[in-house]
Amino acid sequence: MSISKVSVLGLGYIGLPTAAVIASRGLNVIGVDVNKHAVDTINLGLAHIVEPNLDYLVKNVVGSGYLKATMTIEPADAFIIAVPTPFRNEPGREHCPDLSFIKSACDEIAKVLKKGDLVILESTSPVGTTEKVAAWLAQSRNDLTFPQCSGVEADVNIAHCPERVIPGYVLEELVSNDRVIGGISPKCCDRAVELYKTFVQGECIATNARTAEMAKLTENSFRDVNIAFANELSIICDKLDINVWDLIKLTNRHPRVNVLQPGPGVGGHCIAVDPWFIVDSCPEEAKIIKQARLTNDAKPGYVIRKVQAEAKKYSNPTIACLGLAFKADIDDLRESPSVEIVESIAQMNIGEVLAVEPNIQQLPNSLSSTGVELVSYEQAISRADIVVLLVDHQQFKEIDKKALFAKVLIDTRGVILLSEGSDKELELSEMYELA
Ligand code: SAJ
Repeated sequence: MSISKVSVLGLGYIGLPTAAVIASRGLNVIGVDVNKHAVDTINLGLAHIVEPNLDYLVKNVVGSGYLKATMTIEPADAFIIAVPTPFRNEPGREHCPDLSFIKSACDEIAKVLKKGDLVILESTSPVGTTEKVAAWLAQSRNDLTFPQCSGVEADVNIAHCPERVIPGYVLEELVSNDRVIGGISPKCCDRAVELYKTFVQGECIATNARTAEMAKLTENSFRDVNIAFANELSIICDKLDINVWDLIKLTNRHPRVNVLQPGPGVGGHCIAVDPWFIVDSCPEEAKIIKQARLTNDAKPGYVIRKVQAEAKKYSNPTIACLGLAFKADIDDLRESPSVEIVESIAQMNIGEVLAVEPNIQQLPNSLSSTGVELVSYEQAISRADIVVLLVDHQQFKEIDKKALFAKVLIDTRGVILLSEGSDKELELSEMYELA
């Protein structure tokens, strides 16, 4: 194995777990990040992000000397770029991918790149980005040869290997998921497979860089389109007075139908972002993908209007909002539709707003500054006139539904209506006044 030292650029939700897992296989790993707090925390043997078992793994690999974090690039045999690729809005071009973090990572790598090195782009990227990485590196280092010109003879190999892990199960999925490996040349694929095989138990499947980039965007767009379908259905069902949760449960009994779950909108840093990369590169063609984004982005507004309509029936009602995270059983509030909804309700001054989020200790400023109070589930329910269920956390699935009797319930996740057997659900449908 020609790779014994790996440098991971970007120590966030993907980079840190990846660095730690590779280090746990006995390779020397240098993690590089511009965030001093992250670097210092990791070097103390701690994780600066919340992910099950990550703290334990980081403690071990830092303690044994296989993982070290730094703010300065060092020479290595392989470089993995795991920096963010957000979008920005430019005049006349909304949702335009921002590759500046990838470009900065390339500038750093170019300083120490040498013959025989492998560069992997893991960040989710628009089609053509790996080719850009190759061009940027070639521009900075004309003393080396690159695969876009020299093919399998190149001094440096470059590939795209998109991450596919789901928050909450990152350490398991890093090892068990299949990996798509898109090389600029077949040799790039071989070298990247060699590296990933040190820790991946799933299959490593070789393709070209453009297909690998599109594969990742397709996976997240597929999910977005299917969630948009479910969200649209939920609005149609409201209008037609049908319980959408019962409906989906019934339709999913068809052997070839699997409708996803409606919710208050799509959050997180991936599914709500990546489809725009396809739309940006093919705006005329990507019609369904774009509409799915718009449909999912419009869902928080629909929920807010529903709460507003219910609140009008009271004078200064207490509105309890259950859940702030962007999805179930995590503490991550970034890009969360639930936070967007609670913030708007609080700003409208239509009542007293309580928030319940069992996975956090403190409200973000955007909520505490608008007067939202973080309370326990029990307090919220005893004080509430209107209960808005926003996240399907396990804790909420276990609640005593009788405590909700006579409250107005807006259940955006189907937790109250669909957590037990169908008979029970029908009883509940009859028992509660559903908004
Ligand atoms: N959601 C629904 N209904 C559903 C499923 C999800 O409303 O039926 C919502 C969630 O509540 C959340 C959002 O969608 O707000 C996104 O959650 P998610 O669980 O679908 O996905 P992420 O963003 O946590 O992770 C996704 C994954 N992609 C796919 O499942 C295709 C993961 O495998 C990727 O690695 C990750 O994006 C990424 O980093 O790109």
